[in-house]
Amino acid sequence: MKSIHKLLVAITLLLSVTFANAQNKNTVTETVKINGNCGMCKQIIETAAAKNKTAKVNWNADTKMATVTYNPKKTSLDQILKSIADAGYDNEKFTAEDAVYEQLHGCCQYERELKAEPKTSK
Ligand SMILES: [Cu+2]
Repeated sequence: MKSIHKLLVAITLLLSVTFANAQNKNTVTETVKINGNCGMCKQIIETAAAKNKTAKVNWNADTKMATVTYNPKKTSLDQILKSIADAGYDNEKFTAEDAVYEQLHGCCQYERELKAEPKTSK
């Protein structure tokens, strides 16, 4: 059993390296900050980005940082981050509509530190 397990691990590693190489040809990877709280946020963020089929986002709930991999000929970081903001998540470039943010699950209503300071009334 043990050797089979090792073999499987080796195959998986090999495949993921091959996949990464194939992806690298036409894609760029950038790291951006996206606000959020939990695993549910992760799912929403990554699904929002995947709508745009040319992008892959991997968001880390601990660091609030996401690696965004995409093909610049097919999409742009702006486009991807816009769709994430549309799903309710503030990020480096775009902020979510308040109404969308309020629709998020209670545990997902993150601290909106990236949103511009509300103008103070005079
Ligand atoms: Cu959440």
